[in-house]
Amino acid sequence: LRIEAAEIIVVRLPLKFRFETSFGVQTEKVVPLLVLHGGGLQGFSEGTMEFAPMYREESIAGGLHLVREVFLPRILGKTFANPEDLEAALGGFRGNKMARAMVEMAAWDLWARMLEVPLGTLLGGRKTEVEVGVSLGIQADEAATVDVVRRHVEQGYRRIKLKIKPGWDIQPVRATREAFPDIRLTVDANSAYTLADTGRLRALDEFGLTYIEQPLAWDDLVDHATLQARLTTPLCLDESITTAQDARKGLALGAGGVINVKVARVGGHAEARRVHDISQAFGAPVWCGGMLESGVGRAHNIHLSTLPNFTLPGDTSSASRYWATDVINEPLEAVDGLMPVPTGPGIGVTLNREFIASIAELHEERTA
Ligand code: OSB
Ligand code: MG
Repeated sequence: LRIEAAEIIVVRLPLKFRFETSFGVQTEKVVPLLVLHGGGLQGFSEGTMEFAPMYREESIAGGLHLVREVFLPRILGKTFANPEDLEAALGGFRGNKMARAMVEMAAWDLWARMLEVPLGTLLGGRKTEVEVGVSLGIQADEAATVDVVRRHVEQGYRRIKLKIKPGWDIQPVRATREAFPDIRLTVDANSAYTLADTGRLRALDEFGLTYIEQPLAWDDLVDHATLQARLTTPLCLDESITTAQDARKGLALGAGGVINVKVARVGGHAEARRVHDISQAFGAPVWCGGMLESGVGRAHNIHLSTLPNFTLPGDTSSASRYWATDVINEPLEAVDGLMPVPTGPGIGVTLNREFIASIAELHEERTA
């Protein structure tokens, strides 16, 4: 696995829907892409940090600084035995998992293309399609919520996740549950509550939710354990988990019963697989979360989801929901809630270079 050169590309894509969560409203996505070159092949990745550190502490500007000035100089012109060997070369740094994941994930894609196998196969996954749901932003009122849920239920999505915040939680859940008594339904609070809201969160127990995602602080496990003991609905940890050790501690504490695995949030595929494995050992199901990725990150998510303990539907819905034009050439479309796993080598998709060149806000090349 020789890394000969790298490209950093930044594009801005308008979102087809307004995405409101407890931390704000999003109408476009700034997508940082990394291409690693080696042996005449290219490996692709996407950074999932955001413009401002709203979800976790990482930002696009901070992440790209680290990729450029700290990580790439340590891998360009060097040869690694495999992607885990490369991950170890970045192992001396603290935090900044999404920035590290940009490099690690592109290396996995490049390595899988060198070996001429799909990335999912290389990670140990066996599925040829993966079950997916949708994450729906906060809507104007109950009627709009039921409407958007209906459209996605009709498309066959296997789970509906509603974003909630204090003051907009029981209302959308009750309206959705009354209209659809049997769907698999979940909520995601993105850390908007505290233990003082226990009563409000306990009121959600009667709606048969599969889980409540990250109700409490982004860096907390202890209060989640206290809350979990007061609820019957399982908690699902998202923001709080950035390592397999976090997952072990959270599950050991009883801070939740389900883990949302986002590859980049935990530093890449190797650590995502460790989170998957330790959760399986605890008997906790996992599912693959999303960060409104372009086709590059989306393809990575699909491949990770082929591992066996991804037993709950993920957030990797059809790319056409998000973008009028994607940065990749291939469609990534779910049919009846099943997303086909791309079959080519690596992540199995190719960059739409012409489209990218027409919109790129930044495009730079680095060599050793
Ligand atoms: O908490 O899962 C989350 C998007 C951005 C930041 C955080 C989250 C999300 C989503 C969207 O829920 C999932 C997707 O459609 O990619
Ligand atoms: Mg979440």
